[in-house]
Amino acid sequence: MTIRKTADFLLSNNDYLILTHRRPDGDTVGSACALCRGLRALGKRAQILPNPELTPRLAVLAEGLIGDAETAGGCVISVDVAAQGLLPARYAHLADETQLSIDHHGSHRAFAKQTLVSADAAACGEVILALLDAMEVPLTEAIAEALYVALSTDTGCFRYGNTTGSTLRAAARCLEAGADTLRWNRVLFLEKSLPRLRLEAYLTQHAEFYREGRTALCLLPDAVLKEFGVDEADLDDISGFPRDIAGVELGMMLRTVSDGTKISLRTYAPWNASDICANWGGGGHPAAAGATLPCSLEEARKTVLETLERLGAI
Ligand SMILES: [Mn+2]
Repeated sequence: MTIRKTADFLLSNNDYLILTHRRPDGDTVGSACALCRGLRALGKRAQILPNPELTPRLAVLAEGLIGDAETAGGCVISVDVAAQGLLPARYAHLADETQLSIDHHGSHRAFAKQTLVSADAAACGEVILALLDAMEVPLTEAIAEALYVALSTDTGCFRYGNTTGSTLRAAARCLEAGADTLRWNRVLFLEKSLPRLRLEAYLTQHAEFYREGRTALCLLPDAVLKEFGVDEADLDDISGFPRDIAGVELGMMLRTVSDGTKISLRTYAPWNASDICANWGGGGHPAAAGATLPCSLEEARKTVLETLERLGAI
């Protein structure tokens, strides 16, 4: 689908349900909120389906936008969801009913009836802004705020290589439309809780290094999270931690999740994180990707190291 065709599709229906992905980040939540508000501004019914893992920090954006999953009907749209397996478990049955999937993951595995994937966009929020423009929805302060959260989240506050001129122009428009950028930069990027800092100290001490420090691997055992009193919000972008160590080109974080072990990979060129994660059934972007293995942390570590050895990455 093109932006124009997608905009026409959105204009042609009247009742929308918006889906976000598992472990929702600022991009999926911000995109959903901006789209929901934009559709409502056009006089349509729109609501976001409640995501059980939504953190309080992002929940403020979605106030008044979250609908009741049980009674809801309407046209289902997903935002920033790269594959049907990334929908929250309770909405697995909605994958087949999704009419439109709006995304920016190059590795997107189509599951919806119609798909708009802009792999050049740094954030799904950038695609949403283009759609709102195409539908001539004015950029209100609330929409701008949601989009700023989306854009800044996926670019690490406009520092990552995926940031383009178009991303910065979109962010400038959000700022001019009244988004409180300082507040969000503080909440999302500047502040760190004490449990988070203690966790970072632990990770620093226990990181495994390979290839003279160019590959780094960190494990995040549940027991450690409990010990430091770390909650979900404290873990925001923790996946980037190993790659942020000077000299590291390929940084990996392994963490226990309900269905096994989540692998998060962050890379610098020439390594392609999405291609590497495809070895474990995952995907994402060239510099940031993930996969989930249905096994314990220790077993996942072994599997990951075997693959990396085969690829010459350790
Ligand atoms: Mn995204």
